[in-house]
Amino acid sequence: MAEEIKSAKCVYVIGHSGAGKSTICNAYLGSATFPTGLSSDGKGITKEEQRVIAKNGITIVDTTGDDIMSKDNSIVDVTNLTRKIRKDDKIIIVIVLRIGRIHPDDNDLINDIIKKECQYYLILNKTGRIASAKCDFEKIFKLELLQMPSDFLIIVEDYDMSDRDNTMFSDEDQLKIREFIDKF
Ligand SMILES: Nc1nc2c(ncn2[C@@H]2O[C@H](COP(=O)(O)OP(=O)(O)OP(=O)(O)O)[C@@H](O)[C@H]2O)c(=O)[nH]1
Ligand SMILES: [Mg+2]
Repeated sequence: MAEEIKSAKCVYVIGHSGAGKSTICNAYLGSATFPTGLSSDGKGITKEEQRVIAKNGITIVDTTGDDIMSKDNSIVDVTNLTRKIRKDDKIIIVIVLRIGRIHPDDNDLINDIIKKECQYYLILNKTGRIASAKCDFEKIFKLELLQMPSDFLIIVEDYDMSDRDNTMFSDEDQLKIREFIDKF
């Protein structure tokens, strides 16, 4: 595995447990570097933050669901996370829409990040095929979010990956994720 020091550009991948953060990091890195999968004990798969420097020098930081919650896990609280993040670091928030709606927990997360005056990018993972074709995402964001994301990426749900461990996105989706992040 790669070195664990900070490089110039640092991308934090954040979101609730199971959203697909580690899978997205692996897609960017092009290999199943971080464990991913089904939680059989109700707890997150990624137990603590893990960072890797990709070949191009970008540090990818895979976070845990706990990083965005209060100490007792009762409310979304991004204070601990934003304390670590430097001005030039980038934040990707990974969310999963439910029937075209942003889940209230994701709504709280995004709006808390915005309140900390952080710019953010959004990945809508596991988006249903019909929703990806029908939803007006810009309209949904404008309605729900205090500030639009700098950019967003829709990934259509790949049913073969559901509930499986250490799966990788298709080559096409991996490429999309790489191009999305490399534009930051
Ligand atoms: N169907 C489908 N499953 C996905 C997709 N992306 C990720 N998954 C699955 O979702 C599960 C959770 O993915 P992870 O990447 O481990 O999620 P995480 O956000 O890192 O979760 P924690 O480490 O617990 O915080 C795994 O079984 C993945 O295979 C997707 O686009 N479609
Ligand atoms: Mg994870």
